[in-house]
Amino acid sequence: MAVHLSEKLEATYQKILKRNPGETEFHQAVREVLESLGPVLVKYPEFTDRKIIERICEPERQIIFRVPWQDDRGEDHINRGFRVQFNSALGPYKGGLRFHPSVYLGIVKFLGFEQIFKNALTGMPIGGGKGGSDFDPKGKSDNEVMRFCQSFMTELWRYVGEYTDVPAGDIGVGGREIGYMFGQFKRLTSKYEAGVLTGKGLDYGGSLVRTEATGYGATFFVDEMLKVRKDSFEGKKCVVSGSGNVAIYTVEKIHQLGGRVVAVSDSDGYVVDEKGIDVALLKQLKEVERRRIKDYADARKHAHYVHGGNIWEVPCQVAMPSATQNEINGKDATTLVKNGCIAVGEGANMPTTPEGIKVFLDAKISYGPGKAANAGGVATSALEMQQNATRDSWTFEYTEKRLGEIMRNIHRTCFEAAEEFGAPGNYVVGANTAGFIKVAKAMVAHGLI
Ligand code: NDP
Ligand code: 2IT
Repeated sequence: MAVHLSEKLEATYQKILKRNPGETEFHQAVREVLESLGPVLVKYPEFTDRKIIERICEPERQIIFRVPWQDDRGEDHINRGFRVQFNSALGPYKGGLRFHPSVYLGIVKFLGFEQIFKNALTGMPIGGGKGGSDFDPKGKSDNEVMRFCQSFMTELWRYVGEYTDVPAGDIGVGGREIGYMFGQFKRLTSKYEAGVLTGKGLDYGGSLVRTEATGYGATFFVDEMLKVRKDSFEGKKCVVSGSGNVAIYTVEKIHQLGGRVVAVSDSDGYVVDEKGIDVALLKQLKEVERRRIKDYADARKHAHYVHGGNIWEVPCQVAMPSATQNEINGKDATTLVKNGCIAVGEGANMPTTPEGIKVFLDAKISYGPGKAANAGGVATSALEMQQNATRDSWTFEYTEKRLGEIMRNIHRTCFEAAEEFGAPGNYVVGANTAGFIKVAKAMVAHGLI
């Protein structure tokens, strides 16, 4: 099933498997990048000479720590915290924190690895990193979340900073959690260092558009892919998985561009609303009340809820997976294509399995991989850092315009790189080659470090 690697790349990959046992998501992310790199190594022999692949697959630093905290009943709990500082060739480590019970080193490393290339594609001066914990915020009180975040930062503060490593949100980490972590960082360091975290509240150094950025950016990216096909979102039936930060603002922007999102989900099931998902209701349920997607169908009688089930069976022309890794397998991809899907834009990180990707590429539909399509979130984080560094704050309109320009640039960069490396229309090859070359050139320039 997998694409053939050259003998040398296959040997490198085998070494990586052996050195990182059991980290299946990390293996998957590395394999996908290596499969794109054959022609790059022919054009740039210095990358092989300087062992760039071996070096780029080994994080610069990995921090694993204990996070003790107490629940509202006075019971003690111990979680595990992670920060993987993967690559700083282009700037301080940058990438989100994920709080979800499934988090372990293999997930943090796959996310950190992809972040290196994503961040390179944004054109902003940011390296790649990722972190998180196996803490499950679901069903926890505000005070429990606060105590956990304070304990997490009580270890993490030593390793982060405006010029070293700048975390942000990801699954399970939004404005509330960033606020508690920022407060604890400030308390521990006695410094008001706004640039240490992004995704901050607007009252204390956050940027307008950061909340919307990943969903808006992914939709802009798909809009660009549709333009290449001389098409647009106008009148398109769309499905967006998830109902968190990325999903909500993907739905909002698709509607602004004339499309209609008919289904969203959470880990329990999905809801279908043929009239188009009501974004105001979605925000109220998920952002304000922190309820489940089932409650959407209770509030909108014409909508229906499917418990369990598979959201990819809902027919659509555009699919935007925005929940989690490996949520579209080969069978799901085949169903989507059969039902007339012409474009897939990944708001989530690595939501499609290698088998699924092959189905999309073989069918020649427009497929925008996460490291390109969802880069608008981290790009706007970099705009937040820029505003913090100059103690400035920009308008919504200006910031969204910058985001739009960045997404169009990323699309063009990927499109052109795919042509250059002999795979026209293949955004996987485009994103992997363009992102890799930028980081690799900087690593060569910095010498053997
Ligand atoms: P949120 O925590 O706000 O929302 C996550 C959504 O995905 C929820 O609806 C959640 O459902 C669902 N979900 C999470 N884990 C699973 C799972 N294992 N199985 C099924 N459903 C799941 O996170 P975000 O919206 O921020 O993140 C979504 C995706 O986008 C992730 O892949 C993230 O890495 C990626 N991303 C996020 C960026 C950001 O700026 N936030 C930037 C770029 C990418 P439930 O409530 O039931 O758990
Ligand atoms: O996957 C991602 O790009 C994010 N979770 C956002 C990272 C960031 O630093 O804004």
